[in-house]
Amino acid sequence: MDSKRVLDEDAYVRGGEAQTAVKILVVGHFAVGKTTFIGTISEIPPLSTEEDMTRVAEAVDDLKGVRSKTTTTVAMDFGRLTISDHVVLYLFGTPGQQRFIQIWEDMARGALGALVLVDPERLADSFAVIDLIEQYGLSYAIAVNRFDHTPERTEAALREALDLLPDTPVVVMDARDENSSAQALITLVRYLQERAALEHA
Ligand SMILES: Nc1nc2c(ncn2[C@@H]2O[C@H](COP(=O)(O)OP(=O)(O)O)[C@@H](O)[C@H]2O)c(=O)[nH]1
Ligand SMILES: [Mg+2]
Repeated sequence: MDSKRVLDEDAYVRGGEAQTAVKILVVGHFAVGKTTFIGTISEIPPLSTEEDMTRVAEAVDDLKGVRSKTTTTVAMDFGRLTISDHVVLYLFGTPGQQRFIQIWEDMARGALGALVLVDPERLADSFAVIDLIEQYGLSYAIAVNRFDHTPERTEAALREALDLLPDTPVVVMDARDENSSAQALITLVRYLQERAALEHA
């Protein structure tokens, strides 16, 4: 057999090991850092559908308090992260704007859980996103994306503001930092595993 061909196939099937593909949503309101996060963490070049913000989008998206941002995601981001020999996470970044509700319907199907990105300066903007996630019955963890100069908030204050259940994980991260972003995902996956273990107990 042609050895080059074997090598190429190996690159795709990873030695033929059985792997579990886990679909995870990365959600959050406009400009919270979803595209940044998936770009930081993905082991494949992330797919992203960004588009120059049009006047129409500007009228719809709430730009108050948003840092310099000239593109908006119209559909989604997609990335992949292998976390063990057997588990591969497929990450779907999904916009929080209500006008994308149809995308949510499709994205939520088959998802094991969600990482909800939260900007501590714009907590109220996360309410609608958390409502949607709960409506779809998805388990989630909160990843607080700390932007520069944001004052530190206690976890207790944050939990109260977002009205979280006591067992919902909260992790502070920087979406531009690989280790910190990985830590947030691992927190979510551990939580999902614990919940699955409880369900099957
Ligand atoms: N300072 C800082 N900027 C960030 C961080 N995460 C994202 N950004 C910036 O915030 C803006 C919005 O992020 P983006 O990933 O496009 O948000 P999305 O709309 O949720 O996909 C971009 O200009 C990012 O470079 C962060 O942790 N710290
Ligand atoms: Mg985006």
